[in-house]
Amino acid sequence: MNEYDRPSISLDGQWQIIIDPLENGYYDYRYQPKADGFFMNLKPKNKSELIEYDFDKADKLIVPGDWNSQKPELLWYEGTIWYKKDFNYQRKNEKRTFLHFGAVNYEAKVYLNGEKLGDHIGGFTPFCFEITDKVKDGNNFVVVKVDNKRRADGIPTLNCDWWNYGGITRPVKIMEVSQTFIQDYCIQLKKGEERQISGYVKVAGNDIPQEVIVNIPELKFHQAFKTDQYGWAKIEFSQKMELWSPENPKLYDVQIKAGSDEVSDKIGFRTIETKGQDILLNGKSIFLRGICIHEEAPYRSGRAYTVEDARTLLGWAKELGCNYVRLAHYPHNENMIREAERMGLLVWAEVPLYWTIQWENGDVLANAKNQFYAMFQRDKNRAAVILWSLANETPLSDARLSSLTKFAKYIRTIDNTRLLTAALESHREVQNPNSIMINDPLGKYLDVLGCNEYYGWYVENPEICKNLEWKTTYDKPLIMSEFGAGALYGLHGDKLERWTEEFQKYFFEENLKMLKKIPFLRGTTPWILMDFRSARRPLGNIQDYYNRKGLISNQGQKKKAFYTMKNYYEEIKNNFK
Ligand code: GCB
Repeated sequence: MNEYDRPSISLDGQWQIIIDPLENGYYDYRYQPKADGFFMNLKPKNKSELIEYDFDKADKLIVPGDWNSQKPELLWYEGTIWYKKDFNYQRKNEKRTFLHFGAVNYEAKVYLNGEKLGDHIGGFTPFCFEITDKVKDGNNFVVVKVDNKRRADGIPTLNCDWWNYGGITRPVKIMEVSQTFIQDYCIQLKKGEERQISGYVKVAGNDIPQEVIVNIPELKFHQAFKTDQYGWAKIEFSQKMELWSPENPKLYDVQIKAGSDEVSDKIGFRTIETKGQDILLNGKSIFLRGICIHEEAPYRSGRAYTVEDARTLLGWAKELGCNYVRLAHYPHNENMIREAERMGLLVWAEVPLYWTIQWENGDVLANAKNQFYAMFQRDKNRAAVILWSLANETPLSDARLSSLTKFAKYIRTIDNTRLLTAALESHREVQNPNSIMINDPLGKYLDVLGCNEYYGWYVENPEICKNLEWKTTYDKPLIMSEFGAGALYGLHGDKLERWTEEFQKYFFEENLKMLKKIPFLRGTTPWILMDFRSARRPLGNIQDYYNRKGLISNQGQKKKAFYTMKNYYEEIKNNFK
């Protein structure tokens, strides 16, 4: 319903919190869920009554924000924290009211005035609950049990190379809409058509069928459409317009009206396809000059969420010469997508199907679909998003192939306008170890091959790249979706000394020479824009629990390799046809 632009009441700011590693606020001493858990926000009714918690005397955390970077004692915390916020509300008869969360990592149980609204699983996608009949006039309180414990059956699962930031990491707001309102819309170009808009508007409420008006003032386009009895209106029209591209990130104001409700959005229009080994943007072959980015806040560390964070990170990508970014390894906050689109950066987006996923467990695929769907729902009108990535470096198995092909099919049924990819692994051929092969059977179901490689970092040293030759069994474009080496900013030495800027620079020089020889290469996203926290990286005085593969340090200092990549992108920009 375009929460991003609709007026709303913010519940951001200080929330009272109770740290609850044993989940005592939820389970009794026989480990059964309690009827009067912390969500009841109880107070002693008299001086004798025993109640062993009190939100109003408790500590506080800022929402949005991860808890790890707000208090030193929470840096490593993985478990439950209860959050409570009081708010005052005046009910309005003509309105419906929703409580909306931008993201909560990982599992949220949400209660309003002691009553359960619902659960949500998945740390990087938005969700909301209707509270029209539950919210009271005057004082209300919302309690959220947030649990970021890692789980074998989770997405992501037990092991990953980024910080498990917990908390209510994105904004919380109350949305008020008309009784009959615009619940959803999709207005994008039809696949492969540069003039044909194809989409829908979905109206919800009692007053349907409804008339829906779509207005694009700059194009002098104004047309009424009728919904069916379920509230769906098909939006089809032909219109000449300027297409969105990195060179011309043209966005049109699109207004949609239905009865007394109205939403507006800034929408771009473009086509994206592949042909043989080429990626075609608006019919023209393009090389994706990219960079991988984690949702890690520049300078202060912690989860990024502000527009300023997005502008800093994406501004660095632009400075590097990018026309494209890989938002790794989970759906980033909406500011990142919106700003990328505004700045002319194409986007690869993904859900955290990363490493050792429990494919045999049917619930895992359902969870992946839910996470994807929520991301798709939020970002489907964003022309900048051209690639959905299925998974990252998931080890080959029949169960994995079967789940991921089902996942690919699912995505294609809900979105046929974008390309599918995945960050695969390559292998060295037994009979010829200098020959690197991409032949993962999943490749058959993708439009674009993605591949992560660390030749010269995890495998030998950068000199190895001279000998390697890349091959694939597919006639498809390849994006080298990761390659990188660790360096501590300011540490210098010779080019074969690990952790120095010189080693990292040498790694990039040799890798780029190798990549230039791959005829089917159509994009690169080195790993990674900026150093980021990771519990896998304990090396003292070098890593200090940061993955140091950033081209930029977490304090915004550019390492030598930044300029190596920048020169390469300058060259590609001038020469790629
Ligand atoms: C990878 C992963 C990425 C890691 C990176 C590394 O292959 O996809 O999440 O951070 O390697 O630094 O090892």
